[in-house]
Amino acid sequence: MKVSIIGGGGRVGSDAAYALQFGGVVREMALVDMNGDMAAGEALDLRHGASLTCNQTFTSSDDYGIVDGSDCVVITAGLRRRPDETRLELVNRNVSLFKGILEHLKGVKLNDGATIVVVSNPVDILTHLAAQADIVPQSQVLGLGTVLDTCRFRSLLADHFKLNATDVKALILGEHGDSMVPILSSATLGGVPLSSIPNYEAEIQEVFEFTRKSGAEVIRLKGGAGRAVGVSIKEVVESISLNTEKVLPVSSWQKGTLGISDISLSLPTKVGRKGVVQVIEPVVNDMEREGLHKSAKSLKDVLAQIS
Ligand code: 2OP
Repeated sequence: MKVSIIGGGGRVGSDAAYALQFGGVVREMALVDMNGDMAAGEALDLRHGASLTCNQTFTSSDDYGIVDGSDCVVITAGLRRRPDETRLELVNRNVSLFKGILEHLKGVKLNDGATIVVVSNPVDILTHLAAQADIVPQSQVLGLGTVLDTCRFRSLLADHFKLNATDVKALILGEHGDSMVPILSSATLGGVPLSSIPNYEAEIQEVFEFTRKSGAEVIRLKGGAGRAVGVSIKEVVESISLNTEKVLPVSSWQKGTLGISDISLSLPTKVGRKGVVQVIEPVVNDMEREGLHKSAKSLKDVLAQIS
């Protein structure tokens, strides 16, 4: 499968490429970046590692021509959030840049069934714009959404309970942003329901709050996230590439699950070769359902301001 990364010369795009190199599933990566030298440097650096990882082709350019023939386009390009800025405040600075990227993509020849995976922030809003752009069918447009938040939350819960991070199953759904919703009612720690721990909600509130602020904290400490974003992107792209239909909390245009429609946000979704196979209605309690509806409303309010 050929994957093009728009923004491949940047931190998130290059970390995604590096994660996909270790995954060894993707056959070819095209790194597009307005900074052509950065993209070329990343492509060369990645290719240098091929003999100890896997044999993949890397191309790079500041021109979208190398995107032709892609099976999946990952869009990571965008202006980074300032530490004190919410993702939604970033919207005005990123929407015009993103619409320019969509115009370029309308001019390339994607393979039949190609998918678009949006990472740039505010990811839910930009995912919706990409789905509305009719470059590929709506169901073939996904946003990284709360895959990253879920990844962070599981890792931080494991730290709190001193567990193997891969044994923690907990979902964050809704907006990849301030209104994200932790789904504690179905979370398990090594198979044990989190809800079986006395006073669990109070105990993990601090873990969730730190998760929610983790994006800003990483920006404050190192200028921007990349590593966990990269492995989260890898999880989505490989589920597409291998058609595994893994259930991931990707963002997509919702059509009524939990009573949520006409906005893109994260719900549990079977991800296959052509993107959204099925959105699965999660079992949520009243508070979680209310939180998800608040998330949808917050995103619709922003969308109304920009469209
Ligand atoms: C984050 O939360 C980049 O939005 C991404 O770090």
